[in-house]
Amino acid sequence: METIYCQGCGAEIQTSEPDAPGYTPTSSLAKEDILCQRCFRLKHYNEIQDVSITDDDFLKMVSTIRSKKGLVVLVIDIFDVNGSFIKSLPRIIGDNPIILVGNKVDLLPKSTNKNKLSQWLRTTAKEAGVKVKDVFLISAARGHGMEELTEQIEILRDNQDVYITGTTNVGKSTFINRLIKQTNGIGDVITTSYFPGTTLGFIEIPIDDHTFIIDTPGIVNKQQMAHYLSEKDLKVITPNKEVKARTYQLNHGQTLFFGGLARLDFIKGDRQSFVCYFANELPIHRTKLENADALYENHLGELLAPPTEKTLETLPALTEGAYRITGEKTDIVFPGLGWVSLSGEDVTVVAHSPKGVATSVRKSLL
Ligand SMILES: Nc1nc2c(ncn2[C@@H]2O[C@H](COP(=O)(O)OP(=O)(O)OP(=O)(O)O)[C@@H](O)[C@H]2O)c(=O)[nH]1
Ligand SMILES: [Mg+2]
Repeated sequence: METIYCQGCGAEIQTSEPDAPGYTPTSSLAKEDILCQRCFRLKHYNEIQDVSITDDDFLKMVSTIRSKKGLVVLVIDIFDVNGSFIKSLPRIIGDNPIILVGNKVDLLPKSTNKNKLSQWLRTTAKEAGVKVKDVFLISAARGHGMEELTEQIEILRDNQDVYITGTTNVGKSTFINRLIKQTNGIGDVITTSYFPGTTLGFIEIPIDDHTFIIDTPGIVNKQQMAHYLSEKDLKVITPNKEVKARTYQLNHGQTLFFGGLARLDFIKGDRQSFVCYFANELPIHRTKLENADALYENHLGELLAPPTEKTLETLPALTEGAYRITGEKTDIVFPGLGWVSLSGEDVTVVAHSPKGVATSVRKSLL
């Protein structure tokens, strides 16, 4: 007897519990490629069915890599580096070699300096104490940068398995689908979606007779904005094409709202431009600082949306972080949403974000 796994998400197929992972009606078992009901619905109706697998279960699953030998590819979302970089990776995967892949570069403005970005990723990894063999920038969705990466994987894997790891939603499954497509022309084999937590188990795709490239479930980082939002909100905040910079000339005493999910107050400094990089569909609202609290209180979920009504119940209250900028061009980063780039001699801003999704600053990327 052999256990059957869902080809789309890696869950063990079962026919008795419709609400549990891997459920498939008995009538579908005769099909050649078996897809569980959840994957079927995701694929055809873009509908997500919640499953009873905890964050801890996922972590335990991925931690089994520690006792195996292979190359580990850590995929991060270049639009949410803070939210998607797993600092504890070495503890999770043991002594296995790591390469770092920044995915979704298609979202960055064309003017982005890729060398500078790679260099910054190297530094970020180093500072986090994660030793990486190499760094790559790709777009799994569009196929950019794939050739160089696959060549390097082939060299570094040293005839062993390759584990594709990362937090939820960074594009691990999209990446493997792209590889499968390049090899045999078949597209969308593994289920992907803009909901976090799509892949539920290891999915082994053979490289040759004795080694595999393995898709793994995303590690949950509760600091990711996505965990607090509804499906509808997620659609608005997730960029799906090149992000257009939106520039605001502000005087101190002015505030920008990013939907109702984040806010940036210009406290002190000369008039200057605030260059905003967010999903093009996310509304940015400018107001006077003195009116900002009242606006938020009275218009959250309406003028200031997302969040929409449904999300209001789950969204943590906004908390603040103050930053002082002295000359160097700086990005104020709102994890999972985007960032605002500013420069200026002596500038003070206050950034507001939902509690638990802390803002940060970095040397400007662009
Ligand atoms: N713009 C853009 N979107 C991407 C890219 N790669 C993946 N995505 C999108 O990111 C979302 C998540 O992709 P998945 O491949 O399901 O991510 P995952 O890492 O497998 O996620 P889990 O299985 O939940 O851990 C989907 O909406 C993809 O279409 C990319 O290169 N560019
Ligand atoms: Mg996946």
